Amino acid sequence: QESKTDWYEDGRFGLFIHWGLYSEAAGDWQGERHYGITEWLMRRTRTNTEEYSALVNDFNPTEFDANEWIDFAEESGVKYIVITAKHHDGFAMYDSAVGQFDIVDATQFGRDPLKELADAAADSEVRLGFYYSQYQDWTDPNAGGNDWEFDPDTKTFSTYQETKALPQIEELLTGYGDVGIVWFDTPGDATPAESEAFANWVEDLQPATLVSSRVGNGFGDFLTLSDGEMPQRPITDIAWEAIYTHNDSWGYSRFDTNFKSTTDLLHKLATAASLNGNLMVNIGPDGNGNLPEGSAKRFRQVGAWLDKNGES
Ligand code: JFZ
Repeated sequence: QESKTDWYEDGRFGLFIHWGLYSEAAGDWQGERHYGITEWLMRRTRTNTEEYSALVNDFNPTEFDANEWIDFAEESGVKYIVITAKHHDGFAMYDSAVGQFDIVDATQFGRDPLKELADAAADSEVRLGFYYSQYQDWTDPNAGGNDWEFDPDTKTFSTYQETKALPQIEELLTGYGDVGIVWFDTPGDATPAESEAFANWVEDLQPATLVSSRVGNGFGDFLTLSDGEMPQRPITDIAWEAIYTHNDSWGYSRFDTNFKSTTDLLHKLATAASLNGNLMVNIGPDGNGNLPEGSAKRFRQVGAWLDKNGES
């Protein structure tokens, strides 16, 4: 029987990409090193919106090349990509009409990398999906996550959901061709009705698009395990994925080259597949738009092995 997760389950191997303003900071904040989850820099340092936003003055990833990234994905043997359209810091990596805090309106770069990727992916075998932080948005006074600048008692999540999150999801599902996945994350205190509203919104706009279980409250089309978790036995009742980042951070870190070996990645892929699931591994491009070589070369080695020994 056909189901909308068929392509996803057949694909087995995905590429996760965390790329945003935090990539420019690269784990470095005012001379202080922050190891691990560099995409959490704003929260870890309790920096306010105005100060954090100054990163837009430096973020100018002129070396970004969408065709190169899609070629890289194909060489690595992945069948889909999930890239951060908006992470918890609230910065949109595409041309959003909701406010000015996006890569086109706020940086000298002025290009829409997600549009360029969508166009390049459309000419390839790789499906494109978007990560969207639907609950945490540290720059929005009504969203979850930022309690150092915005008083939780005065927040109205529905305002954030209706005026920012849902409109931005609509932009992503109407301006970027076929979207394979909307990868929601960290549902926080979202109510079942709020989670359902996100899932329904995606379904209304693109019925074939898959929604990750991290939309919350039991909604979603496939199950994402905890970061770095591999199940002990097969899971056969639902499509699922194990997710790992390649080093110790999702966003780019200047200090972290602790990349999992090619063998380790292949082993994890084989293990996930043997348990009837997918593996998605993350790479963190830097603030100039380059893929860190120590990471990229191992992905390519995985692809070379699959090419030689795998069925694809
Ligand atoms: C979340 C994000 O906060 C993080 O920045 C990154 O994007 C990652 C992929 O997802 O972090 C999580 C979310 C869920 C778990 C762990 C980290 N979990 O369920 O164990």
